[in-house]
Amino acid sequence: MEQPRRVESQLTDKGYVPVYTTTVVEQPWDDYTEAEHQTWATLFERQIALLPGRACDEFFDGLRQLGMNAHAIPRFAELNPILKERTGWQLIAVEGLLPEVAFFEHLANRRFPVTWWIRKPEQIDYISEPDLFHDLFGHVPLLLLPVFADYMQAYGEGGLKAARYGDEPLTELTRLYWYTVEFGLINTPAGLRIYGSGIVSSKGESLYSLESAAPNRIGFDLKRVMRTRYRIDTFQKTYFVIDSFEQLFRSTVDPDFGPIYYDLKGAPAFPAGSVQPQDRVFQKGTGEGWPADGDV
Ligand code: HBI
Ligand code: FE
Repeated sequence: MEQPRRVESQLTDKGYVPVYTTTVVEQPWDDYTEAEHQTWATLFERQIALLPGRACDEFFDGLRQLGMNAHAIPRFAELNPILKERTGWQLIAVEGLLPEVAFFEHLANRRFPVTWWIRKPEQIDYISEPDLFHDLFGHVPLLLLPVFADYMQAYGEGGLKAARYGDEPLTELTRLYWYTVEFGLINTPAGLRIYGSGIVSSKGESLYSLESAAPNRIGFDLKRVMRTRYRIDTFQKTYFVIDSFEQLFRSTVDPDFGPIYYDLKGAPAFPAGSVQPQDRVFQKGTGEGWPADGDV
């Protein structure tokens, strides 16, 4: 393992682009400052106040089992035995975004990469790249749910396959991750609930994804999702709603991805905010407040 070093985003003609590195480090827990523990506390308390009645029960179950709290940034070394025992997952500390194949390789082996550094106080409300709060609070609680733990591993294995098939399959599989793991909603008897990590770790999107009239909310369908473009710089224009985590898991396992990529080959992608004739629509969004600079 190498010494951690904060890798800064680089300013290019495409804006700030994260530096991709595969380095695995030791979480430098003793080096976190009081201010950094405070940033964790602020974010944690804010989301805990907001998420009851909005996030799914399985998320809270995971959070409770892990014993995460506002008091201090959790130590990965204390979470790992709990994960190991329940679902066999392990956290590894990384510098930030990994190249896709390296990322898939970890997931396929039940290792979840967690960014070791936390955002700066001025980034409390928005940060464009994953930090410790997003990765740990957003992703890790559901890794204690066996069916979701299995889905994540299957996704990693699917990713390794997709990377061998080519760019189009890889793009399609990335959309699946985006619209489920990052920005998924689930239909429950009590109503729609959040399970996506990009939502649970964001105050603004926790409210927007469930309560705004602007976005579409559409029933999950694997091929539909794999054809849908997405935005990384605004709240989502469409959220896909699963009926159960079992449905999600079956989507990666029952139909092998090979035939799906074959079916999708050359099929035009759907714009992020479109509603298609075959969609099961929970809500057709008003589109209010969406950027006017065309769809993606
Ligand atoms: N790396 N650390 C990290 N975390 C991610 O969520 C991540 C990544 N690399 C690639 C990636 N996500 C996306 O390409 C996913 O669609 C797979
Ligand atoms: Fe994420």
